[in-house]
Amino acid sequence: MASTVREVTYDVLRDLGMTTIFGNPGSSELPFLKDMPPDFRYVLALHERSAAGIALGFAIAKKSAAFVNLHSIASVGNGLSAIIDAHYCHAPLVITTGQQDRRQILAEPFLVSRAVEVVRPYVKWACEPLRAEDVPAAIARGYFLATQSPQGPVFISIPMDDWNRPCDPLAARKVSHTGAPDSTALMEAARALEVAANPAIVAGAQIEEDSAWHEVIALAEHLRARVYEEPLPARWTFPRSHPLFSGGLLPAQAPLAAQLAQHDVVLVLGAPVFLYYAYVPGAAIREGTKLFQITNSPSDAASALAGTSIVGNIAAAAQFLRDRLQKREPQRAIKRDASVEPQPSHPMTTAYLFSTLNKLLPADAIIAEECPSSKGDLDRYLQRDEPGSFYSVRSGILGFAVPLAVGLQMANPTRRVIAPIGDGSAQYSIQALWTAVQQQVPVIFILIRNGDYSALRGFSNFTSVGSNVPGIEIPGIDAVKIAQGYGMAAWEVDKAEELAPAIKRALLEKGPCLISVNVQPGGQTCMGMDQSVNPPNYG
Ligand SMILES: Cc1ncc(C[n+]2csc(CCOP(=O)(O)OP(=O)(O)O)c2C)c(N)n1
Repeated sequence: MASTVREVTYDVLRDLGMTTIFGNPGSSELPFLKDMPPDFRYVLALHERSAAGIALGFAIAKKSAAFVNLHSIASVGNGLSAIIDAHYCHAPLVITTGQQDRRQILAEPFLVSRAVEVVRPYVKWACEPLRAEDVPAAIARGYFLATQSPQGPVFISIPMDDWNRPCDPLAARKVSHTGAPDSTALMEAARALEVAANPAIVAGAQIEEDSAWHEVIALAEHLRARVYEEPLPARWTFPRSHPLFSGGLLPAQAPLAAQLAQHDVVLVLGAPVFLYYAYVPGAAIREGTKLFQITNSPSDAASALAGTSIVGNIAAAAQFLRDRLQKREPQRAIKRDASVEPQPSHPMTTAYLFSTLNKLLPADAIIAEECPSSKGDLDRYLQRDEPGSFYSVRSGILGFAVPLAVGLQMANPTRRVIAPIGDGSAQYSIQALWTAVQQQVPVIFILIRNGDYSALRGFSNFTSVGSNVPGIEIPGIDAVKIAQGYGMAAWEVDKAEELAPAIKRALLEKGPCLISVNVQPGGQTCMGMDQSVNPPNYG
């Protein structure tokens, strides 16, 4: 008996290792989902943003592609922000979506989809196959593109009448997915580093994408180079307690260049040059400092504001450089300001929250962060030294961390995921709590309840907008009741002395839970910057 498009597609998905389907279904997806083979599992999320966001967490933690099936044009209406996140996070998602029956598309029926046109700037490839029998091959092609470095999402729209059409089986293939950096260009960087008096490394998220953690540590130790984290890091990619770790860079041109001014050679590994937030004009790097960027992203190479860019695998590049450079003699250890031990207060500060959390978390706990105004305190007081321990939003679109945490925990059953999330941020994809309960993944959600959009207050002060702005307060949200409504264990912490017992109790939970912690309003700085950096004036 001839195979159908549906049968061949499930065979292809199995061959490619994508047997989990993250989705939210509608009429146009039902012909695909019917009779799902028993070795597949379907992870339902109650909104497309959450379905794609959970898949994103799963894919980046597993370092392999995840399969997503969303509903028709709603896939990009509701799911677009997660697709944009996947684009910026280099998350390999193979996103499929239903389309109306081919035989009536021309008549613009209910639920007809132009998703392929809408999604195009944020995917590596978007396609609606011209023939039904091309669907399995399109999914395979999408998979190979999604997993090619730099990884990212692809999008395939599939008319609902395609699934029962006859189709020939598709032969399994292998496609390699990394590219070696250009050795001539790397030699130029090696020559500059050889004679550098005070080299520095900027560690970016792509280090983790390219499994380059250990190579980068070895290179930094070999060169005795200070290591800074890229601005607004989506991952932490260097051990925080390492003696060469020198903290994070500020996300604005002039202050960032000032931070690096003491270095004569700067090697940016796996990051853009640079990711800015507020516009504080200035040179990207001090005049006279030689800047080299090694990135797996041709786009980041092309858009860098300064320096020489080399495209290729970061681990291979770091090893190449170490093999060709003299090991430097150990220098004095870098002195970092000892952070002051935060004290309890009422309401408590986020500094106290994170320093308490840091004392109680298992060493291999994973942080899924989305707490805009308390990023600085989290950065100061949470220590993480292992790969795959810290994930944050890269696009700036809120609604990232609740689904992300669920996907990370599904992919990491032996490590605990802790998700500190602002009370505002949590609301953009709150229904992912339901999937956490249904999947019984033991994420600990720490809801940071300051009752407002503190980060916006901080930005207003920073840029002289002033305080006469509507839409900043968000009173009256009881996240404990919301979580309980989704079937999740949840409780409130109001006093500082209740915090440690609550965290200990959460760590004993077998399923997910949420702790809503009342804290002081934040926003004293803007992404770590205050008026001293000469911010733009929008007043
Ligand atoms: C989808 C989306 N909508 C709006 C914003 C603008 N925004 C940036 S920070 C912020 C406040 C977030 O509030 P909360 O999570 O409570 O954190 P806090 O600022 O209080 O630390 C808002 C609304 C955004 N970045 N993304």
